Amino acid sequence: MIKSKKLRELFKKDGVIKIVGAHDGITAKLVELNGFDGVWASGLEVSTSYAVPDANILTMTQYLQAASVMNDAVSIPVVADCDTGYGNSNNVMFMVKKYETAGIAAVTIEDKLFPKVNSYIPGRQELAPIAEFVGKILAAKNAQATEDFMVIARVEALIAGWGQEEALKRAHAYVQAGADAILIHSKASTPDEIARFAKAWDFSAPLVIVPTAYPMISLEEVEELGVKMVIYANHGLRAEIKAINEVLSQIREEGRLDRINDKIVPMSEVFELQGMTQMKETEKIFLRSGEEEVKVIIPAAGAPSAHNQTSLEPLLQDRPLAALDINGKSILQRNIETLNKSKLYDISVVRGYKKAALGVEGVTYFDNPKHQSEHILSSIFCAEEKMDCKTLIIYSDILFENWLIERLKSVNSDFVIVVDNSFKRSLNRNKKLDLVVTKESLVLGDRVLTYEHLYEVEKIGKTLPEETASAEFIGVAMFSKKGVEIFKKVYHDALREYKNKPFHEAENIFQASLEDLLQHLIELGYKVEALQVNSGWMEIHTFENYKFACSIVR
Ligand code: SPV
Ligand code: MG
Repeated sequence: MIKSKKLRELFKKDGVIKIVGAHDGITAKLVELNGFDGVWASGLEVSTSYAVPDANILTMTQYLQAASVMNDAVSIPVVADCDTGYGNSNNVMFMVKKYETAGIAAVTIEDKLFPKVNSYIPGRQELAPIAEFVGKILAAKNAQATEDFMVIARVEALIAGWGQEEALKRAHAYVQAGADAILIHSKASTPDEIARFAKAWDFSAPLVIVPTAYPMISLEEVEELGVKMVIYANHGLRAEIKAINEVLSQIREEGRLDRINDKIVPMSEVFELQGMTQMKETEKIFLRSGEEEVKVIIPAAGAPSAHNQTSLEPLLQDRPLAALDINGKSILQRNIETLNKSKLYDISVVRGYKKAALGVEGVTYFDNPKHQSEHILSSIFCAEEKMDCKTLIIYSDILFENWLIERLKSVNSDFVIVVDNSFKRSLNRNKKLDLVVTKESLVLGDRVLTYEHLYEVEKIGKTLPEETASAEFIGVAMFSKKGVEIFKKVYHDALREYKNKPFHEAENIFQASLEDLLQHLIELGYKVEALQVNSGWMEIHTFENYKFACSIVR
């Protein structure tokens, strides 16, 4: 519904319309989020936002620009304070055209002389002759293009000290000229003056008030007086000034930022208010790179494993391995940054053990409630809803370089796993490797050139005899869009069949690892291929690994 119509509807409904002053997009949005009916694009606030007096120092264009920004930020109507109309009737006509086109629901013009001065400033509060102001209202009503747009006439007779009679005379004249409502302004420190006016008013048009000077008036009293709209004109701005001063003076005094946290909102709230969440949602649909979409799943739900990671156990009392800090950044954080370098941004992390310690932002978290009783395949499938395109699965206990991911992204295969055959030379392994037997043997040696050559995998598992194995699976696999569909189907079939019986090396499907499913795919006749790398990654399984990683990673 267009906003002028919304405002008209509010005027037709029972109850007092409550609008609040603002000066930019965010202050307007806060008005809306706090449940008010509309935004008052306040001349005082906009002037203050430029740090200039509220005395027509700014031009109409600047006020209009500010009102438009507010209007764009909200879905509630904006009532724009247009001072005296920025000139004579000619200016008023131009102004109405511009404000109405910008989607502003209503304008108020006041019967003072241009340039005006804010109503609370003592001294010069010069009223325009009634005839001149009537001319402006006629001009405004004549200039509007749509029926619902409202022109509110603001009577400043009480402000100028001309008394009730003058105020009533003016209000009647303005209604006769076509004003849609009367803003009766008062700077008395009690509501009495306004009450007197309201009691004498014939309600030929609805009344609007600005109770800044008489803040004790309650909404019930406003309603009893028959007032239709109340403007809380500048309270957001004044709160803002006070809050900013408090925080800045504390920072200046203390020379640090960590003691003001309870006085400021977190960055996440700032992003939310900007509309970042929504932008991220829509860009999923509209932001296209021409590259095939790839999603990443990192299963990180497991507790430190008793046989593999004993030497790291003391470090993993309160966090999963992926949260282990390597020179100021967790393994997970480092891996996400590496993936981002390869333009992979849709990353899902499956949490379980000590999940609160995985505080990395910019990923989607899934929880595996059964992480204690089930194994990694079950964790991977917690993120099943993400498996709708080319999918990379990366174990959370390795660190890798981004060229490895780049190479992997460039290969075309439905099921490809990354393998390394340097294990034959590495010492002190106290872990069972995920071994791989390939049809064709891998290139051996320190200096190998493998390009994108893929090797067909015959077998994969922990229990294969080491002498028959050609390489070790490093915990990185990629499935094409077609591959991932097969992967899901095969898993769901296996879920039905292997509930209570061994699934390859696992006791049952719930205890299965990714390798068990890969072996299953091979046995079902699917071609699983291996990409050979001989560097560019390391696993963190022992305290030695950890120390080494800390020594080489910046
Ligand atoms: C404004 O907010 O700019 C107003 C209301 O016009 S008052 O400051 O009360 O004049
Ligand atoms: Mg004003």
